[in-house]
Amino acid sequence: MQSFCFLHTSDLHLGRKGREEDVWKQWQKICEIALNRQPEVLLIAGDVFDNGDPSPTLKEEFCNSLKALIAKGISVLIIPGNHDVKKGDALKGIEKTGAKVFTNYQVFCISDIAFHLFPFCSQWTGQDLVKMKQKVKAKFEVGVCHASYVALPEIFADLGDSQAIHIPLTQEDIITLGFDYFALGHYHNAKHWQVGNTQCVYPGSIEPLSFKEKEKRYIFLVECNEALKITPIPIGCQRSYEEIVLQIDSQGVDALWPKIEELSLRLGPCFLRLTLRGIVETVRCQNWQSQVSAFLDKKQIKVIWQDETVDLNWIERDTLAKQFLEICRQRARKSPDKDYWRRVFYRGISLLRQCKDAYKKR
Ligand SMILES: [Mn+2]
Repeated sequence: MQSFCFLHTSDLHLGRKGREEDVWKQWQKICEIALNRQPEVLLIAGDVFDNGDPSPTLKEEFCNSLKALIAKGISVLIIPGNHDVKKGDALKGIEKTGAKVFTNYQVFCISDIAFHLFPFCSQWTGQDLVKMKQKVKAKFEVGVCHASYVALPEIFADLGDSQAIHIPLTQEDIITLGFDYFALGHYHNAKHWQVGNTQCVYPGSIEPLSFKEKEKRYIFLVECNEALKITPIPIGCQRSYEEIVLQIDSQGVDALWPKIEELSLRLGPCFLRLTLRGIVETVRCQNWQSQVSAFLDKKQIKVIWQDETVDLNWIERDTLAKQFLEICRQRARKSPDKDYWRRVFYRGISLLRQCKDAYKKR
């Protein structure tokens, strides 16, 4: 058998509101990599569009990019994901480009490699895939599915949080299916692991789309010789998601400016969640926050504030809070670990504040 190779990507989310250009630029990178590497097959494991009802212009541009790949002899195999079928059928009409879109289970064989393509159905579980799978003779068998591997805690927790556990797959399902490579889509961070003899891969979304997607972005190259050789190719990103905690000390918020300036130089275009902790005079702090937002916005850094500060005036007015502050101060004075007592104070005072607020609401 001659050497055969394919590229595996998923979760393009083209047309994502507010991120249209970013995801499109990432898709352009994918196309460039495909044109340079000339794989036999490009696999897209679901969520091509963010919305089941993409604009006709976007769809046409996507079709044009597919035609360019197909013209170079690359077979493009696409399965729908949950986002493609959210509002109608986003992938309708894509086939006219020559790309293959699988809305029914099908085995696609090309030079001794069998691709088992499963469409998306929110009612299915891994057991349905097991029942559906046809026996074929091939050197390598590749499964393609937009599914949720539930045996890795981080994947289970992430998809569970978003109430997006579709087509749950267990270790046992994967062993029974017995693929050599399982090309998955749906989970948005890149992941490569092995179950039995199956190499399982989530390539992740092509562009970070939330604070849960802080890891690096890749497309996976799979070379099929005597064994499978799997290489993640980094694709960078347009905008990352960053999180930083800012601690206000006795000098107040203005003392944090050097830190803000350092961030503006170090970070590229990104979404930045700034968690603010410490004791402040709220009104003064809000002014400062809007100044920081405006300053960083000029550097294409979009700030999302997470305000965990405690208002100084409140502590002064609240007997219990004031006593707690005094106790922490005394202990800190005697302790070699001042930072420990600072943390105890902030944690305690925030809890106290939350309790009071909850009590007021009743
Ligand atoms: Mn997705």
